[in-house]
Amino acid sequence: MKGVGNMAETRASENHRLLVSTRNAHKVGEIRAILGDSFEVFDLSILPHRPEVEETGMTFEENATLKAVAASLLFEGWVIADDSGLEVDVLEGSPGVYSARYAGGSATDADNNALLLRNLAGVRGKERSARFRCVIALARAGRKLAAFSGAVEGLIVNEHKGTGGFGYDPLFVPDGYGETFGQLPAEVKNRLSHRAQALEKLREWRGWW
Ligand code: ITT
Repeated sequence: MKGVGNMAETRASENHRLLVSTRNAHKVGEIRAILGDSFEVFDLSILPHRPEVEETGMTFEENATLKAVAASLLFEGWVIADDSGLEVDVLEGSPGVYSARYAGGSATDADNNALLLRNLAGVRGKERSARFRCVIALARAGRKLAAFSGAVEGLIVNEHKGTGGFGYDPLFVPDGYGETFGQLPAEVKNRLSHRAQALEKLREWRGWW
């Protein structure tokens, strides 16, 4: 019979290795900063072949699951994937799951931001309400084990402000603040963001214990 001590050791060492299945280096940086020392976070560069995943899902959870499960077939251990995006109310939730490719398949963040500002021309004040959403899927050995979600409400400003963060950060002012995620210190974003909320739930997942 395995001693309790051994089992605890096994569990602890496994829990500390977490592969993030993403091609977005900004996400990995934020996930590392948010999780701190509680997990050892790897990115896809540790795999000889990165999984090719088509994001065919209609929801953040479906796409996060596709990405996590695909990588978990190539890595022995815990794998997470983040699918996230911006929902703008007056645009009926767009760009949503298409946030990364809002202005087309090879769109840059600048292209996406410019299109969003064009689509909001003439929309004022509270009508510019939006939220960032994130779903983190957890998988192991080809199976999805859980999904954790987070959302942060805010407003879209009229022009880019700040150079921090990535994606739509220079256009998004979280509720209760007077600056965009591009202007606020990274520590502030990483405390209140959609990603931070989802990762807090991951950290508390009862399957770890
Ligand atoms: P992976 O699929 O490889 O993880 P991706 O960037 O394509 O990378 P998504 O499909 O989840 O990821 O698209 C997320 C997009 O949503 C991202 O490219 C940004 O445009 C936007 N986004 C998500 N989280 C954001 C954040 O914290 N700040 C700003 N923009 C964000």
